[in-house]
Amino acid sequence: MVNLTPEQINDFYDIGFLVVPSVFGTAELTLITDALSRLEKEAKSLDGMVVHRGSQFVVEQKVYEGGTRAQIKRVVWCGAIEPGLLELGEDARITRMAGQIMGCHQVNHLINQVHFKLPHDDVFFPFHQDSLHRGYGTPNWRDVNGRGSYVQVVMAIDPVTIENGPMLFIPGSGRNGHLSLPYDEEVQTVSEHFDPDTAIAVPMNPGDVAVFGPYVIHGSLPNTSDDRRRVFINGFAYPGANSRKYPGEGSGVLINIPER
Ligand SMILES: O=C(O)CCC(=O)C(=O)O
Repeated sequence: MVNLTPEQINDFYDIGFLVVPSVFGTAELTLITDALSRLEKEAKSLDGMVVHRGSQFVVEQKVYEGGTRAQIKRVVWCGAIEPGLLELGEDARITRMAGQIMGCHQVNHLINQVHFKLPHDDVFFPFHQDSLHRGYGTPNWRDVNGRGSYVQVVMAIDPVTIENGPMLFIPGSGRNGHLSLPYDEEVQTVSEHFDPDTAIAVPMNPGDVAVFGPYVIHGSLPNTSDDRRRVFINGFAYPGANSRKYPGEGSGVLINIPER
């Protein structure tokens, strides 16, 4: 069971992220990979932003020379359709890290999501702060613990390499709080607040997680390899921070973090 060290928690708040190896092993990865294969098949038959069997699919049927191909951007609250993913997203190996970092014994589970990044599908995530998506500065969000009140945990399901669109973090950028960066999911973000050339790419092995807070600037580039780069994402809020209902059946549930 992961017990973060004070140094790791310091990295989270100072550099903005930390990578924890081998949080899940072969048994869990097999379960997740099987679920993702089913979700990929399901997603390919959909188009647009659609709620389907309790999860929200964001898919674009792109017209290429020679036909149409589904670009799967994300499946939001994937555990509604695949309960095994909800169970693993609420596993103590993940929630304990969030609780340790935020200093709480309960968390609201806001995000249970998958990104597929299939080979050459051109999906990318422009540089952003998750504080924007949480609704910082609106009545939807209150920084209850005064340190961001949010932890995102991104787990590699496939090997994440430099070629297949690893996550990129701007080190130290989280220290500056919410920056109201411009955001358009189709366009790379340009801002005087950061230099993309300083980004650190984070290769990972299956089962490793990247853990980060709401203020660190991050994103990822398209997958130019011939291999999938799937990640399983779970996000947790300090109780009382969030007042918004997230898409997906059952989202936002309050989880008790079990004692050791
Ligand atoms: O899947 C990715 O590369 C991006 C993930 C991301 O931006 C996030 O989890 O906030």
